[in-house]
Amino acid sequence: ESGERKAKVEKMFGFMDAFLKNDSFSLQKDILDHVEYTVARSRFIFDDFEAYQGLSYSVRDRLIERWHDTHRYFKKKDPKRLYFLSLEFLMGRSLSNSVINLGIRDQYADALNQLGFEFEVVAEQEGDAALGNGGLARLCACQMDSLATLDYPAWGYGLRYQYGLFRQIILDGFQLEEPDYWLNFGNPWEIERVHVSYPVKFYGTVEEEGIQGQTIKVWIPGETVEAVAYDNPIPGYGTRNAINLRLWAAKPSDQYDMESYNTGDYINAIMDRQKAETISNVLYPDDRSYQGKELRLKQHYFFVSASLQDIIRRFRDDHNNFDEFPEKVALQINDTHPSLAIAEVMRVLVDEEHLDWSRAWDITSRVFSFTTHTVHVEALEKIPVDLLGNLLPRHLQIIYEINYKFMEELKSMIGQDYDRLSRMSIVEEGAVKSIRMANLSIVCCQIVNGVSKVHLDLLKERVFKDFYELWPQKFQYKTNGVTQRRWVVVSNPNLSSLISKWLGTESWIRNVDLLAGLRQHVSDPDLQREWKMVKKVNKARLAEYIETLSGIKVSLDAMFDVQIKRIHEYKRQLLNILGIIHRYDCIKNMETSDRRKVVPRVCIIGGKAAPGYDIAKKIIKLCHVVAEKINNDADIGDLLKLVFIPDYNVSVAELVIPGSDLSQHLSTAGHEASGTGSMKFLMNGCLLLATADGAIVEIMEEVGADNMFLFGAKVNEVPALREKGASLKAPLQFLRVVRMVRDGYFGFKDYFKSLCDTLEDGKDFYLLGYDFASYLEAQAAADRTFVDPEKWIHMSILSTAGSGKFSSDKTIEEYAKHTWGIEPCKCPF
Ligand code: 73E
Repeated sequence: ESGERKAKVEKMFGFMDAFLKNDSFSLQKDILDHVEYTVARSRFIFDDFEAYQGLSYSVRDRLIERWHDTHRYFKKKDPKRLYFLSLEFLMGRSLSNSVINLGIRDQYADALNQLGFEFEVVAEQEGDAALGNGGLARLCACQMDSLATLDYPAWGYGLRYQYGLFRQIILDGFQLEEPDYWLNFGNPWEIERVHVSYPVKFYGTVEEEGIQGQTIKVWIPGETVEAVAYDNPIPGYGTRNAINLRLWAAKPSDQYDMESYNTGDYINAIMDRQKAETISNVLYPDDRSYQGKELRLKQHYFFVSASLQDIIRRFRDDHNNFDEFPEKVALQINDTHPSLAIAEVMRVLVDEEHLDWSRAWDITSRVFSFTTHTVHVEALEKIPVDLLGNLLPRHLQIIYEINYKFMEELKSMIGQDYDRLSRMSIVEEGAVKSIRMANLSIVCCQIVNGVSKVHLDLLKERVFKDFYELWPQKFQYKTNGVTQRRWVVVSNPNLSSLISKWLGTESWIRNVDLLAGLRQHVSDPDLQREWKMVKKVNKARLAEYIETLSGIKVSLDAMFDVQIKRIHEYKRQLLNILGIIHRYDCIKNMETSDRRKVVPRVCIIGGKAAPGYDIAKKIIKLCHVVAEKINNDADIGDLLKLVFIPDYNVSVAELVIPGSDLSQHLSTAGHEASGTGSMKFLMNGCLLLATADGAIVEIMEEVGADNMFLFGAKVNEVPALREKGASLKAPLQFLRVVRMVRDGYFGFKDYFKSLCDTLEDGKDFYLLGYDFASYLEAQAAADRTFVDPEKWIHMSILSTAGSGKFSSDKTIEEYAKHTWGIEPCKCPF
C-alpha cells in the first residue's frame, strides 16, 4: 500500500514544479490566468481594478506556498509558539508590502508593464483593511511583520469585522461617519477555512454534578454561535517564512435550537439564526473610554473562545499532558480586551480537563503575558458583574474564585489594609459592581509590559502603584516600534534606495542598526543634495494629492508641517490650530517689509474623531473654518495654508509621512503611553516638534534633543500645574486667539462656545494655556532652522540615522527573549 501511495505522490509532483516560477513570463501568465479564471474577466479586456485582482491572486498563490511550507516546518519542529491575541489589527493595503517582502516586486512591475499596466496605479486600486482604531492596532500589524521577518513561530488571532473603522466624510466642515464595508469588492488576501470552525457558547446556567464522589460545576449554555476561520498569510522579508493571522467570523450554528423549526415559524427561526452573524459585524470605533456593552463583551468572548479552542486543539495534536502547556505555548494579550482568555483557560483546565484548581492556576499563570497601552484610568475595562454573569455565568464564578484566592494571599502579605485591598481587588464594589480586567490580568500574568519608559514609570507611580509595590519584578517595558519595511521601503522607495546606496547595502531592511551608518556621511554635500531631492519629489506627490482633494495649490518651498493621528483632547490638535491662528494674526498685523521674513507653511491636519466624541468633532470643524478664512485671504497668499486631510488611514499616512518636513506630537506630558506616528516620521527624516511624552523621551536620547524642537511642561510637572488651577494664568497671546474663536471671528460662535470653555483658567485640564508660549517658541525655532537648509537636512539625516531603536524588529526581539521565551524557527528552503 505504501508503494501505491508513493507512486501517487510522485505522479502529483510530476504535475507541478516544486515552486511557482517568478520570471516575468510566468508572472504574466499567472496574472492573466487569474483574470480569466478567478476574476472571470476576459484576458483581452480588463481594467486596473481587475488587473489588481489578477495580480493579487497570483501573489496570494506564492504566499500560500510559503505559508504551507512554514507551517509544515513548525509542525515538524514543534517549537514553543507565540499566540498574539488582539481585537484590532490595522493592516492597511497588502499588495505592495507582500511583493516587497517576497522579493519579487520588480519582476511583477515588469510583468505588469508588459501587459500594459503600471504597478503603482494598479496597487492604488486596493482598499485599506482597517480592522482597528489607531496606534494600538497598527502596532500589531507592524509586530506581525517583524515576527514573520525574524522567523518566530507565531500566530496572530483577531476578529474579521464586516465593517472596519468608519470612513470619515467631511460635509461643510463637519465629520460624518460612513460604514466601511470593506469586503464589498472581495478580499484576495484571505483564505476562508470552512472546515476550521468552532462552536462558541453563551448564556445559560451553571449546575453542580457529582462525579466520583466530587461535585463539579457544569455550564449548560443557552446559545451557540459558530466561529469560522479566515487566514491571512503574513510574509517575512528576506526569509521564506510566512506566518498566519487568523481572523474569526461569526456564522449561525448547526447546533442551534431546532425546536423553533418544528413550531412552524420557519421564517422567524431563520431570521433569529441570522442574528448570530452580527457578533463580528462591526468594530467599535472608540479608543477612549470603556463602556460595558453586551455586544462588545460577546465579541471579546467569541474571539477568545474560538482562538483558545484552536490553540488547544493544536497543542493536543502532539501533547497530552497540560503540564507541558507553558513550555509550548505563550499567550500574549494585547491590552485587556482579550483578558477573558484567562478565565477561559481556567475553565477548560478545571471543568473540561478536570485538573485541580492549583495545578490549573499554575499552568495558566505561566502562559499569559499582558501589555497595557494606556495611562488613562477611564479607558481601563470594567465589566459590570450583571452583564458578565448573564452572558458567561461560569466565567464570573471563576473570576470570583481567582479573586477570593488573591485576596486571601494579599491579606497574608499586607494585613488588613482594607483601602488597599479594595483598590487591588479584581471586583470593584460600588454603584455598579464590576470586574476590573486590568487587575485580573496583572494578578494572572508573570509579566506586565508597558510600551515606553515613561509609560512604565507612570504605571509604577500612578495607574498600578499598589501592584508595583507588591510585585515590582512583574513590571517591565518594551519600547514600541514600527516596521521599516512598510514605513520606508514600501511608502518611500526613493529614500529607501538612497539609504541603501549610501550604506552600500540593503541589509538595513532586516538589520536596522545599520541605519546609524548614515551618521558618517551626514556632512557629505552629495548625500545632502540627494536627500533634499528625495524630499522634494515626495512633497510634490503630496502637493498633488492636496490639490486633488481640496483644490488648494501649495508651494513646494513652504515647510510642510503635519499632525496626523486620532483626534483627542489630550493630543491637543487644538493647540496646533490656536498656534496657526496666532501665526495668521501675526502676519496680518505685520508691515509688508517684514512679511518677507515669514517662513511659508503648509499646515496639514488629519484624523478621525470617535463618533460620540463631541469636543473632538468641534476641533475638526474649527480646523475647517480657520482653513476657510486663511486659505481665502489673498493678503496671505503662500505664506500660510491650512489643509484638513479627510479619512486619515494607513494608506494616507504612507503618502503624507514621506512628504512632510515637520511633524507635531503635542500630547500633554503624561498622557500618550507611547505614540508610534513619531517613529514613522523620524525614519523618513522629518523633524519632530514635540512634548517630552511617551516614546519622544527615548527618541530624544537616540537623536539628541538639539535635533528636535521640544517644548512644554514635563511629565512630573503636570500634576502640580493642575493643582494650581485658575491661578495658572495663560499668556496674553493665548487669550487673544481664544477670544477670536469665542467672538465669532471664524463664525459658528455658539457652536464653539463649549470648546472655548474647556480653555478657561482653572478648566484647562490639558494645559494648552500653560504650554502655549513654549509651543510658539519651538515653532519659531523650527522656522529659524528651516531657512538654513543645510542645517535642516543635517538634522533630517540624523533623524533617520537615529531611528533604528524604533523598529518593531527591536521590540519583538525583546519580547521574544524576555517575555515569551520563543526562538526563531526558520524554514530551511
Ligand atoms: O500611545 C498610544 C500607543 O502608542 C496609545 O494611546 C494606544 O496604543 C499605542 C500603541 O501602544 C492605545 N490605544 C488604545 N489604548 N492605547 C485603545 C483603547 C481602546 C480601544 C482601542 C485602542
